[in-house]
Amino acid sequence: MLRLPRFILLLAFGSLSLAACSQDEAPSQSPAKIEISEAWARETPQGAPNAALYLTIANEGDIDDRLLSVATDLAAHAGIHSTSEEDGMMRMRSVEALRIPARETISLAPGALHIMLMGLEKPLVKGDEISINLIFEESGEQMIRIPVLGMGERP
Ligand SMILES: [Cu+2]
Repeated sequence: MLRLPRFILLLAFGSLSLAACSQDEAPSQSPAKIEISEAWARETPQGAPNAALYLTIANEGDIDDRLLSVATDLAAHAGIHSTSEEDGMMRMRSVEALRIPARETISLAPGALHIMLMGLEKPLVKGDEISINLIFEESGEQMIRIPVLGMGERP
């Protein structure tokens, strides 16, 4: 009498894991597919240590992706920043990894999320085109070209 409940439990468990398996094998999900658009930067004054880059990241796949890091030889460091207002002051914070949910679009724009170049090798000059590499967890590395706009300009 004591063994019966355990046997039933095992049976139930076995069919549960079978169900999970067949769901995993469903071929309906497309992988994360990242499209970058509307990338731009603003020229920097001579001697300015940092620059902000803006762009739109769309995930056209069915699986979430994450922007893990930014690689460039334009500056000593590059990273993702968020901006928020605290006690009337705009503050930037480092974002460890930026989630790009499936079928969603994330905009990096002035006063909000941006990519920050810290320790610029040389100023960004209006009319130049710079390039950086974005490294995504699911979809890998993507090189993007970014036009440099003039002071006060927006695309
Ligand atoms: Cu910043």
